[in-house]
Amino acid sequence: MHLKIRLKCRKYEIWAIWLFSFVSGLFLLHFSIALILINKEVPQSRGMLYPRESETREVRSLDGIWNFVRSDQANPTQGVREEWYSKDLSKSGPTIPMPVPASYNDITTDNLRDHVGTVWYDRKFFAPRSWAVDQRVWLRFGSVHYEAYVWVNGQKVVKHEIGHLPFEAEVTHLLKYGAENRVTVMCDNALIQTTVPQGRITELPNDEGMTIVQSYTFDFFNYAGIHRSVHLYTTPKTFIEEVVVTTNLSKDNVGGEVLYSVKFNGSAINEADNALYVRAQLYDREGKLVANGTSDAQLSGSLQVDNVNPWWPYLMHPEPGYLYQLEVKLHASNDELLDVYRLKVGLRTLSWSNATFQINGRPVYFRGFGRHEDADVRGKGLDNALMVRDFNLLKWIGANAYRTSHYPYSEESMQFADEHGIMIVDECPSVDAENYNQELLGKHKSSLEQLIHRDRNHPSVVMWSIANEPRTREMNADSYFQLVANLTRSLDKTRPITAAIATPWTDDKAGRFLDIISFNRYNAWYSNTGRLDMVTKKVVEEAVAWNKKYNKPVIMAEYGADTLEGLHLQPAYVWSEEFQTEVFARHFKAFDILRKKGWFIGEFVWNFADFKTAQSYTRVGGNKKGVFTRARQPKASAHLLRKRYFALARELDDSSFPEDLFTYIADMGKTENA
Ligand code: GCB
Repeated sequence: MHLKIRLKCRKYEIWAIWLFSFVSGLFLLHFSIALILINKEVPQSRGMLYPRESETREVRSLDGIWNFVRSDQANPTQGVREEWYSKDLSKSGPTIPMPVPASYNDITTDNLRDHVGTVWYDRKFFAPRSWAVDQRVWLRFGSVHYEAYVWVNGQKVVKHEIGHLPFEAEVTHLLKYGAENRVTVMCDNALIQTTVPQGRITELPNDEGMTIVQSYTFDFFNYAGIHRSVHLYTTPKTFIEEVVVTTNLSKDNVGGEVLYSVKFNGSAINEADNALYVRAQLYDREGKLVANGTSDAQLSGSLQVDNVNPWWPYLMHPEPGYLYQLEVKLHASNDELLDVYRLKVGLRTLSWSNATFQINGRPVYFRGFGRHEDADVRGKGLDNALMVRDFNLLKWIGANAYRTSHYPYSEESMQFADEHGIMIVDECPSVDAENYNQELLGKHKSSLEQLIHRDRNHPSVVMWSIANEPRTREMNADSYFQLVANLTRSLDKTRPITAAIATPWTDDKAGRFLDIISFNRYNAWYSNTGRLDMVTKKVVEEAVAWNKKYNKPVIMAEYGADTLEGLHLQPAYVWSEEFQTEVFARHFKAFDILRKKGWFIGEFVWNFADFKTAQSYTRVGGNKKGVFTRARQPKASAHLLRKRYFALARELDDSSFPEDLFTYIADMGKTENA
């Protein structure tokens, strides 16, 4: 089975590392240089509509407390060989309770945090008797990181690789209706040179003998487990499998158009006549029907909307995030209603040039953040309380965008961004890509295919980020990124492509395949540490150089400084709140110089909140570049950033200041008669 191959690869990798130390670094380098990358097709995702109830569908959550076993690190395939999935996990050994959704790493008090390799989950559930008739049943996982193998009642159902993305499989034929069933999941967190993201597994001597060690270059903790909700849902025998929506607006933004295209799954009711059709109805926020129509024979069609309420970003319009509801009804040729699916739709247009990015014909300036899905205890597990708090903070601070650094975020948060008018730069899970090889390319492309398949209908998604800090000076980086960008463009022509690049502009080979250049740089932190007088000019010079090299719009996608909340040092000194505030102010100055040039279109602070990383002597409990603490409370810099973001919104989008933006200090001779 595939797992064994992976483990062999891992062994091979370990062997290769040993060899590497005997021979020389150059040998392997030349070996990888010699590789020619071939453009192979990627597997096409199917289905995966977000599970929603309707008059034809039922949804059941399998979230809760599951049983959990960690494998012996030295024997990761034991459970597969001994077929632990064929009976309750508790019969194969002691289990512990494990919450789903959550990362498993920080739940216990022992060394589970640093476990490398496979872990097992199982739980029981009932399938109602009513589901046995004229239904199909699907088992869907929002995300299991990094690789998942799933069995139902001992039968293999689905395998999925690459975390942070959903997968599903039909289980109709495997369930016992009106009886108890068991779902078993094996999850493998190992990252190697051909996973996305990449990592290394090495065997190192410890006090007891040898142990397996996972390492990676990226700067966030490799949390693992069943990270997002698990659902069972039913569909009719013939059902709506996919809905793709694109929208247009007239030049004056008064007329709107919703183009939809539907795929069904299943045989038509009457085999002799399988001419199914779709009725599409569009409702506004108040539930009023504003457009309806019938599809063509290919199940595609368009709806015209008069006096449209376009989807606008937060603070660009008094009513941001306006969403309509699209109701899609699949009918048999005899008009019988087969299936109903509803989704939210925002009508907006995107356009971009070599200097601007526009939404609904108006130029956008991004005021945003790089973020992480990260929190105390639950790690990367979906947490609605945290998500709502984060959006409240984003709005409080006046941000209009964030990048899903460095992997796809939960579907629930994408829906929330739609509702609140927060623009998303949607990033795939490729971080620090290096040693470009054919297998990596295939998985990288697949991660983008899956991401676009999942997120293509979200109005909040305004850009695809195809990588974070890839090693773009390396040999093969140009052909690799050309292929990745080509695939992305072929899957979605309606959104521009970017990547967050840290390679110096002089050496970069990927920028020419992008529509928008994003660069990450830590002036006064990683370079010229502490030198606040070496920020503004350097930021301006670098942005100008990127623009000159590629003649494309430029965003600063990361800047910042680690800051320990409560540490105050005047004059500003690294790690203090004063220093972070001052670093920001020096960047703001640069951004204002750059904005005047006409092609600088956004600033993203690194990071929204403090987050956990692998253990390192440069990290005190994790990365502390947050404007908010990990508990989501503001540092001093948050108050400064808030003033800037609202000032930009007022200058550029004519929005007003919140009443509490400026604290009263003194009359200053202005307000006497106010
Ligand atoms: C970066 C990375 C980000 C890190 C950040 C840092 O360039 O993109 O993942 O967390 O720097 O703080 O070092």
